[in-house]
Amino acid sequence: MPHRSRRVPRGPLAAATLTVALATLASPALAAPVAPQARVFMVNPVQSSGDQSLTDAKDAATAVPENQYALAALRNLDASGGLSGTWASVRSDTGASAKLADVGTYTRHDDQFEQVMAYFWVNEAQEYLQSLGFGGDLPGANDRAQPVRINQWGADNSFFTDKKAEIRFGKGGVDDAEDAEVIVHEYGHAVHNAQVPGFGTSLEAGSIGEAFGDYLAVEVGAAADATYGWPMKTDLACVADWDSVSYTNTAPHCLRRVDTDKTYADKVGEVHADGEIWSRALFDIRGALGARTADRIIVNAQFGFAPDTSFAAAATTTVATAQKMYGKQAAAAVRKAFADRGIPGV
Ligand SMILES: [Ca+2]
Ligand SMILES: [Ca+2]
Ligand SMILES: [Ca+2]
Ligand SMILES: [Zn+2]
Repeated sequence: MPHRSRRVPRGPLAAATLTVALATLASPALAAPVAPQARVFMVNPVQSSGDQSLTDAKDAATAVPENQYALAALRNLDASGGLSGTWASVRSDTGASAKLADVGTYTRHDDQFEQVMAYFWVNEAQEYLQSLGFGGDLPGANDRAQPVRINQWGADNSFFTDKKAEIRFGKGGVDDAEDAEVIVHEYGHAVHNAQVPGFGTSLEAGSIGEAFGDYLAVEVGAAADATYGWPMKTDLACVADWDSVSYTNTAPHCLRRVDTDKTYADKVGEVHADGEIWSRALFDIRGALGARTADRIIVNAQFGFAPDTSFAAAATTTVATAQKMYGKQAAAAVRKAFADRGIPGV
């Protein structure tokens, strides 16, 4: 009997000890850090408000109403304490570095706001590609920490530099990194370069690069709007509704569109202008097959593009990719989208 009486409390005691051990494991010091909630634009404030009369007003905080910011989690941060993580690493040459403790309070007037926007939207873009299967059942597409630098420039001048594989955002007019569609456009170049090193050495390849950046910007913004329940009050096809208020006089303000009627016959020999021929084809593939299927085909096909590809060769590769991944009907829809643009050889 003594043995038995000693054994009776053993079960609960052991359970209590286990509970303490689990509580220790779940303590804040050992658990994964909670992602900080940052203030960001819902793609951009013109898109989220529909207000085409918004202006930069020399970077004034008051130029954009409070209700055009949203709180969203900064995911995938590393332990550095800065805006650095699995898919993005942000450095700034203007102003002090953003503090994670303050990311919920910055306004567009703060230099740190653009740093936060750059981190959030580069991460968002790579998460979108991951959600399509790139880095899963399909090869990764720039699935690494993308270096991003914010510079002071007199003019609008964001670009991707393939020498350092770094994205740089300028501050001309509306600060470039205040518009998610500018951020993701540049990220599109980084994706292309990761898929095909040195991509874009011919005029038509360069145009495809600009087109994909615009198209990816629209796609990532639309996906984020759907995920977070953010309003989209401008045309889906309008790229950089906010950045472009500084250099377009008529509403709706768009840097470019992905739904123009341009065809191959409209080529003018400038990559951004000619990119609208290609981006319309991508937009039509999306219309025919839906965003997910279209984007899996479009991005997967890009692995097979030569650095100096032509519209004809890239279109042919994209049709073949659709055929391989989804069969005859998908291939026919892709072929039609390129044929409608008058692209030769399809
Ligand atoms: Ca700003
Ligand atoms: Ca700008
Ligand atoms: Ca837009
Ligand atoms: Zn570009």
